[in-house]
Parts: sequence; C-alpha cells; structure tokens
Amino acid sequence: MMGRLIVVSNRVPSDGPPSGGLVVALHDCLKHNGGVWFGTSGDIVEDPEDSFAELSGDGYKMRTFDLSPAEQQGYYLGYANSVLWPLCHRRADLMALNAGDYDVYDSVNRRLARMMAPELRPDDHIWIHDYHFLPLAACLRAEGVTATIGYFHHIPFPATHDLMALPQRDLFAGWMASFDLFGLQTQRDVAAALEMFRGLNGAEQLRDGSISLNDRRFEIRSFPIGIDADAFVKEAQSTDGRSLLNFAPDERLVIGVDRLDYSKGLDNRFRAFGRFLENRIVDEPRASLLQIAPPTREDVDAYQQIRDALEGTAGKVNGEHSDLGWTPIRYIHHAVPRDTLAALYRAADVGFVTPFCDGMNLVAKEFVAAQDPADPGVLILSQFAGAVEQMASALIVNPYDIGEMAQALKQALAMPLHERQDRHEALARGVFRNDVAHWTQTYLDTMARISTERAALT
Ligand code: GDG
Repeated sequence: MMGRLIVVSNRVPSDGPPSGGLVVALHDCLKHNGGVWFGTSGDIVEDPEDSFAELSGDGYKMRTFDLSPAEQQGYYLGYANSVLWPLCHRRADLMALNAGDYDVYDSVNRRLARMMAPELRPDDHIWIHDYHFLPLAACLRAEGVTATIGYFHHIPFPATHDLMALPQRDLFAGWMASFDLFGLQTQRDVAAALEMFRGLNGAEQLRDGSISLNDRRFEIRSFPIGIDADAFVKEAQSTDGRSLLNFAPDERLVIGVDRLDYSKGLDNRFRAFGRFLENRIVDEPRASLLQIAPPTREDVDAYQQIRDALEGTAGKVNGEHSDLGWTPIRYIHHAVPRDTLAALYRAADVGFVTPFCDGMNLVAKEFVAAQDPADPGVLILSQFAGAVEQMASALIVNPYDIGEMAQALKQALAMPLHERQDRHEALARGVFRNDVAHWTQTYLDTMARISTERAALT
C-alpha cells in the first residue's frame, strides 16, 4: 500500500479564488487524495522561525513557513522568477543574474529540507512542484531522506543552448538526478531534457528509458496536466455570461485570460486584434476582445514593462477603432471569480490563447470544457503552448505572426456550425478524458511503480 502523499509547492492556497494553474491543480489533487501540503505562507517577516505553522485545508493538512524580506527578494523574485522563469521560457536575455540571489535560493531550499526531514517517513511519496524547488531533492537526500521523491516541472524545460547561460548549469543535472521521477508537461520537453543528458559526461540512458548519473538512477517522463473538467462545466452553466457584459445582441466575443506575463504573448495578441479590426468589413457584426489579465510578480521589472507596453497597445487600438457606443478591447487588470470566468468562456465565440512559450496552458482546456456542445466557440491556440500536443483540432497559430493571427480570428468568427462542432467534439474528448484526476493518478501510479521497483532491488 502506498504511504502518505506529501506535496510541496511554493504557495499553499490563500483566501480568495485560486488563480494560478498550479494552485488550482494541486488543491484539486489533495482534495481528492488527502495528505500534507508544504509551502510558503505568503507572510514576509523580519526573522522567520525554522518551524511550520499548521493549517487545515479542504480535506488535507497544510504546513506553511514564512520568508524573510531578503529571502522573498533573492529566492522568489530573484533566482526563481528573474532567472529560472525567463530561462525556461526561452528568454535568457531577460535573466537578471544578481550576485547572491542563487545563494539565497539554495539556502531556502536547504532550510526547508532541514525542517521537513524530521517529519518524513521512508514510505512517503513526496511530490515537489516547480522551479522554486529544483534543488530540494538533493537537499533532502543530504538530510538522509530515502523516501521516493517526484518532481513536476509546470513550465517548459529550458533549451540546452539557453542552459549554458545559467551560472549553475553544472548543478542542474545533479538536482534532477536526486529525484526518482522528473515529470514534464510534453514530449517536446522530454526530448529537450534528454538532449541535455546526451551531452553530459557520466550520464547514460538505460534500456528501460531511465537515466543513470553517478550513483543515481531516475526517470524523465511527460504527464500533460489537465483540469477538473466536470466541475468547470457546472461553473460555466451557473450564470449567463452575456448578461454580465454590456454587449449589443449581435456583438461577437473573443476572450483571453492570462496572468500578465511576457511569456503569454499579450501585446502581439492585441496587435493581431487591431489588424483584424483594420481588415473588417464595416457591416459585419462587431467583435470585441475581452482580456482578463490579473497582475503577477509586479515587483519584477520585466513585468512592469509588459504592463506599460500592453496598456499602450490597447489604448492605440481602442483610439483607432472605438466609437461612441463601442470599445473593442476591454482589458481587465484584476482577477475575477472562477465561476464568472467559466461563464464568460461559455459566452465567448472565440478563445484566443497565444503564448510565445507555455508549459501547458490550462486556459485552453478550460475554454473547451466551458462550451455549449450544441453551439461551441472556437479555440485559437499558439503552436508554442504545451497544450498543442493534445489539441490539434484547434486553429493553430504562430504568435509571432500578427497577420496569421488576424486571419485566424476572421476564420474562427466565420466558421460554420458543423465545423465548430466537429472541432469541439475532438477537443472536448481529450479535455474530459485527460483531466486533472487522470494526471494526478498517472503521476502517482508511476511514483508507486518506481518505489515498488526500488524496494525490490534492496
Ligand atoms: C503554469 C504554467 C501550466 C487566470 N486569471 C484568472 C484566473 N486564472 C486562472 C486560469 C487558469 C490559471 O489561472 C492559469 O493557468 P495557465 O496554465 O494558463 O498558466 P500559468 O498560471 O502560467 O500556469 C502553465 C500551469 O502552470 C499548470 O501546470 O499550464 O503552462 O505556466 O486556471 O483560469 N482564475 C480566476 N480569475 C482570474 O482572473 N479565478
């Protein structure tokens, strides 16, 4: 029988609607499976104690720890979000390599390992999430932890070429090899990770697909994350989304929903919508773009810049195309409740999902789940979202090509009902079958298999 499930992620859910893909997925996972969730509390205190606070979650326990102002800066805003995030999103040019941030990142991981180690049991299955904790398994091993440790990388695996720009590149493989299972979103990511190991001294890909490095042996596999599709359908049906909007009866709705992040391609999306409006035939029904883009990591410079650029583009497009009764881009820079979001997806004619680089992109799946199968909207999806590996029936676009995206909008808004239904049916089949419960189960089953195999070897 499997031991306890231990989850580690940067944040445990705080008050209000969970608004990051990771938090939503993990909350759903622990709610179904029970267990303990370790993560930061969100409180920044002058002299944090080396101990956890205990909170009870929705069917599970949460153990939280505080960060100091220096840790928040060096570990979270610095190394995790200004080095590893851009590195993994093909933006090595945006890496802010400040001396000292890595040391703080490393020390937070060591501190957490020290605090966790006495609470762990050898038969626990520890599931660590995301780039905030790449060295955590190595730190836990140094504390003597022998339990099975899995990791899931929610964001893309970095290109080998970009990794060369990371000062800690020589540590990266060792961090990975301290896990027993290194989970990635897509086959494309697995290929990138294997490429890194192919060029590495001392590393070998074994016949069963696992990797050996020095005295460690571990697996790299893809587990495309899903959503709680059934729950999403209920939320989408709870309100009439159009009644929330002050829209003309024949006005068409294009929707975008993203944390305001440079990886999401928002400025190009707005420009493509502007190009679409330029080419529009005057007596066609109007289409408006509703973009919900809650703020994120506002203390990082690159995020301030994207906000300024986006507001400039929205102002320009609206200035050119608005009239007294119509504003074509409605840009909301705060979070909306999840059920409102679901109802808005359902009311939309087009889901416009155009990241430059994305691990998976849950919005694409939420949009599909929320549609009315009898009269579904059309998904436009970037070829660089991980979701594209499972969502080939969307209209696939290149987010760098403004003209192509404008053309896709025209095609989506003119698409006949039978084609919309065919595409939606194919997409929905995948979204409902490969939902978050399937993702969790597949990952945990793989961890269980690995721990059984390891036990048989000892
Ligand atoms: C990371 C990876 C990967 C957004 N605005 C509101 C709101 N949201 C919710 C969406 C969706 C989630 O946030 C965003 O998830 P994504 O997957 O699109 O993107 P990231 O936040 O970057 O997530 C990503 C994911 O982890 C999971 O592995 O897919 O590639 O980057 O659920 O609905 N929710 C509410 N109000 C908002 O205003 N309630």
